[in-house]
Formats: sequence, C-alpha cells, structure tokens
Amino acid sequence: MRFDILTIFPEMFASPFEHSILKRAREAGLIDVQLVNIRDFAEDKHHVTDDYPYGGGNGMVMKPEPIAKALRDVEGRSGKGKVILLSPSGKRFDQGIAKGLSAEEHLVLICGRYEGIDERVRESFVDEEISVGDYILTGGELPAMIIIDAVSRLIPGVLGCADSPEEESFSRDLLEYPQYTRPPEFEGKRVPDVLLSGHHAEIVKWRRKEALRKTLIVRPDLLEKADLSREDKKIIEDLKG
Ligand code: 4FV
Repeated sequence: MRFDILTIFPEMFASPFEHSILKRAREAGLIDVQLVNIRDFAEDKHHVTDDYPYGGGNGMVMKPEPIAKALRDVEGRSGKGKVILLSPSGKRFDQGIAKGLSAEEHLVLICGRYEGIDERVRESFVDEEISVGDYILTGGELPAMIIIDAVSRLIPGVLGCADSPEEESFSRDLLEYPQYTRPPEFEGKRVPDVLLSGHHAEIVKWRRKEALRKTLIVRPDLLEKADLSREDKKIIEDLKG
C-alpha cells in the first residue's frame, strides 16, 4: 500500500516509520510512505501556505492553491488515491475504518494546520474526512501517523504470524483480556492458575470471561454492538450479579 502525506512539516515523519514493524514493512515493500511538502507547491517567493480567514476571526486558514497543486502532482505521479482529510469534524476513526482502509491500494492523507483548510479543497478533492478523537490538536500530522500505523498492521505480512490482528481488541469488538508472562509470581502476585494449566479450552473460556468483564466495566457501550453468544450473555448476567 502507498501512503502520500501532504504536510508543511514533513520532518515530523522522520522517525515514526524508522522502527520495528513499520520499518520492516517499508523495507519489505509492503508499505510505501511518501512525504509531500505542501510548501513546495506555493509559488510565491516565500512559499506561503496560509492566509487570513474571510469574514474575520482568529488564526489562519490553509490556502487552496498549494494543496490542490500538491494533490494533482501526486495523482500525476502515482495515480488517483483515496484522499483523506484529517480533521476534528471527520468521522471517528476506529478498527472497522482501519480494516476498510487496509483494503485500499493508495491513500493520500492531507494534514491540516492552523484553523484548517479552505473549504473548496474539501469540496473538490476529499473523499473521506477522519477524526482520531474529540479534541483539538495543533496539526493533522499525528492523526496521519495513527492512521498509517493502524492500517499498515492490518496489511497481510506486516505483522509476524505470531501476532495476528484477529485475536485482538476491537477485532472481536471486546476489550483485551489480561495478559501475563514470566515470572509466575511477581511481587507476591501470581499468574492465574488456569493460564498455567495447559487446558486450552479452559484458557479460552477464562479469556472470554475476562474480556467481557473488562468491557462491561470500562466500555459497556461496546457490548451493545458486540456479537454475543448465549454463553456470553449468561456470563454478563453473572458478572452483573
Ligand atoms: C484532528 C483530530 C485535529 C484541528 C486544527 C489541526 C487539528 C488543526 N485531526 N483528528 N482531532 N486537527 O485536531 O484529526 O488544523
């Protein structure tokens, strides 16, 4: 999968993809991350990419021309990708959206700055608007990194076979069950015996119950849309006591 990132701070992306899983995925050619500096498409001598908002108000707005030119340049060089604008007014990013995007060949991510981008860019070029959460950041760069990380790890071959995405939180629309590793006793706290028992079926049942318990306490909203078995519903009733 190819990611083109439109930003006025390409240097922010220097390190996130230089380590561990994403570094190996790039080296293996499973993902290709290209940085596009919007400033390079601002034709005035100072490469200005922002201006005052029509109608007044605080802050500045990103100019449409440099972004439009950058998008057309990307399309000219590597074909039409799905254009995503990162902004607080986008649809809330989650594992389901990540799964959907992981089926795409080419994503073009626009990182806004200042008060946002000129509306005409949204109208003419943006296929999807995504928010990583109901809070205001200084720029769309960190959200773009989050999207690339969450989507890349769902691309076949990016995660080693050991850690398959199927097993994890939200993939099975429940929060994660507790995890333990050696030593069996740590500062007086023992690993639950069932995990040391080798009884696979019992371990699966324990993990499902613990995932239901945690979800019931921390994110009961998820239980509404989870596909729960009759067994799950009985466990939840028992947990509610
Ligand atoms: C944001 C978010 C976000 C808004 C103004 C950048 C900032 C500045 N993007 N999810 N939350 N963006 O806060 O995606 O332009």
